[in-house]
Amino acid sequence: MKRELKLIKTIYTLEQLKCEPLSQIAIAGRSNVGKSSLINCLAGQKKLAKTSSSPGKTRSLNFYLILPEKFYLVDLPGYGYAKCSKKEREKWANLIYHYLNNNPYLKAIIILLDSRLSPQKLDLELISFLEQENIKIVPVLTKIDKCTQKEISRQVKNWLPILNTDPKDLILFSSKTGKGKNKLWQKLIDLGKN
Ligand SMILES: Nc1nc2c(ncn2[C@@H]2O[C@H](COP(=O)(O)OP(=O)(O)OP(=O)(O)O)[C@@H](O)[C@H]2O)c(=O)[nH]1
Ligand SMILES: [Mg+2]
Repeated sequence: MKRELKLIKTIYTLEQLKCEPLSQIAIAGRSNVGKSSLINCLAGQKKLAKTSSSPGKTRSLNFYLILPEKFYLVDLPGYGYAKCSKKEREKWANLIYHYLNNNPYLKAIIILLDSRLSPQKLDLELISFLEQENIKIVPVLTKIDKCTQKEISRQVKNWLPILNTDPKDLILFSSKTGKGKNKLWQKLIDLGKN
């Protein structure tokens, strides 16, 4: 089926964070891991979400409406971006925390993990926070076009016990080649439609 993604709103402050009664699935991960690229890949458009080879591109919460199903994909600012002031980092953390905490419309979070890196401290912290809050995690190992099969298998082995998940539920993804795109769409539709 042909689906459409439309940027509906961009949010920078807590005051702007009013929720409409539509399901949401957020996309989280380290800065530069490929969150905005994943949105473009799903949309089949190159420039819907702004991407950059320098980290810290996305600084707002961006709500993309998926049609015809009518739920939101939310592109979050990345974490672990060192080159900004402590005050600014705290402001983002606060905004994201409030967004995630007690959000009845949030159905799940896609966590993007870089297939070239072993599990990083900030990823592990986010995963345990989400587990504590009982927020469903959809793990996606991305940039797999940059890895050999052997490297991918090694990272899958590293991640499975941490995520406590079945191998079939860890999505191997590449925004560059489109690998994993259909599988991810299917999962999103299942989670977002109710
Ligand atoms: N080879 C390859 N490059 C990718 C992939 N996904 C993203 N990239 C590249 O990685 C860089 C960062 O991508 P973004 O999508 O901007 O990353 P982001 O997670 O949105 O980053 P922030 O907004 O800073 O948090 C860009 O240069 C992308 O072209 C992928 O699957 N394969
Ligand atoms: Mg981004």
